[in-house]
Amino acid sequence: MLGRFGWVLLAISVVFAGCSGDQTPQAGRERVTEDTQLETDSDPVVPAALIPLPAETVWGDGHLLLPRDGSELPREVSNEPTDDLEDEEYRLTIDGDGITIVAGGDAGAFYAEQTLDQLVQPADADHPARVPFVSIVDGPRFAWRGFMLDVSRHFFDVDVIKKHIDVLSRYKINRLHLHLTDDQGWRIQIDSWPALTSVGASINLDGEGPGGYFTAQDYAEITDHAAERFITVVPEIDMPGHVNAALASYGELNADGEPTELRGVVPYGQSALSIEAPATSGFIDDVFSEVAAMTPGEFIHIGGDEALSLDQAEYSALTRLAADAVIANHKTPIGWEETVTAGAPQSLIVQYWLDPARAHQAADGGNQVIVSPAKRAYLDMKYDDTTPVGQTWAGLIEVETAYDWDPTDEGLADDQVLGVEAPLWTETIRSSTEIDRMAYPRMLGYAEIGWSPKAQRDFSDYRERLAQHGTRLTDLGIEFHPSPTIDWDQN
Ligand code: TNX
Repeated sequence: MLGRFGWVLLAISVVFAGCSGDQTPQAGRERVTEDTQLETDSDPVVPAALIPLPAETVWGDGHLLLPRDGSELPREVSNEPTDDLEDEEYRLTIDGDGITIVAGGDAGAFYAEQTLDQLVQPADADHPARVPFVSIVDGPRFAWRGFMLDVSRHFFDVDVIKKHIDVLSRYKINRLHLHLTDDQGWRIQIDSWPALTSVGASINLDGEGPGGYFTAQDYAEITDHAAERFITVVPEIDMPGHVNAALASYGELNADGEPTELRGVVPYGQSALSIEAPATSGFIDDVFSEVAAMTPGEFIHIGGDEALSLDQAEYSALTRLAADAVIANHKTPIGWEETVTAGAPQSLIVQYWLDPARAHQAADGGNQVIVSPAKRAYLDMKYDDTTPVGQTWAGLIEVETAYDWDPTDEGLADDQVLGVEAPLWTETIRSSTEIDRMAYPRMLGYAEIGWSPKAQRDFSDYRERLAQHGTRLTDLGIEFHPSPTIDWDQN
């Protein structure tokens, strides 16, 4: 067997990246030259089950064998800004000379490593651990590839969030939208309005404690962990509707000056901020200035959905106060599709979830659109009628339904779509295991919709690749839903 391996002796320069974001040539860079012996074979290559599919992949003939001493394969990495590669783009070449990565920036270099990780074939009875010869040129179709978790209806702690950051970043997801406030609970510490958490975070949807919230320190731990994996955290403070936790925490936010009752079950659309209450505009300014100060990312989500108890004038005025507060704090506001009716500024990013006409209204008005159609992308929908938790109002979403659609299906042009996001609402989700089962494997499909060229996506091909990600998800600590529609590979 050994005789079939070619031996290559070469000197490899490994160029390590300096501090992330540092674009000064030479600064913070270290050059290491080693003599390395690379072992190869010329076995035919079986295409690896990559998710998301790269933009261009050309398989070679043969493999590079992993060093038997367990050391890493040396690679030549360059992530200097280049003329032809954007920050998230990269080229990855594996051949008899070794591994070469050229990336437009640190994010691209990180994504190249994720692809490389999926290319590694573990040792089996027939061959040692190895990576196939391949040449990949890759970059995302859409800038926004997101996952949303509702931590208001049921609270989930920092460790749960970090686990999903770890897993999703491997699939090149780059946005984590946290739905931090809703009727049932206010889950982010605001120093100038402390009762929002001392009162407003004390229950979950079942109406009982302990509830929970993120301190400023917890939130920093999340944003740091995410940034190290090139994920931007997008905090959502939902208003003017979905605010009972705030109304229960402070009487002065109500027209009659009396706090509401903190309750787990609140009919949709019935709570709202009051334009008449004198405290309202100061509250909005204080909250967004604190959230902006805590948030390293560019975006703040202002909610704006289902404020059914307000008339249009009240809704528009309150929504504009929120959008303006975000802009005053040098962030970009995002709102659910209803905000398109508020006369909000052009810089507002609109998140489509229900009514395609609103997505068109936003795009026609020049607002960028994040596509999250409930009937395709709502992770709280059941897979089939045996799924123990979840809802059905937008339909059943099996793995195929989750995958086999496109953000342009409703007639938006590619350049009107900022990207795709899948929300996991947690009215019925109470445990970390339930998050795992609802989010995976469907999130892998959304990751591919957001990243891979439309022309290359095909469900029957995806289905076979996905089958090989079950053990990978298990190894990452994810209790995914083993959908019976996939022939899961048991290795
Ligand atoms: C609609 S989507 C909502 C949420 C619910 C979800 C349940 C949106 C902007 N509003 O408040 O949790 O449906 O599926």
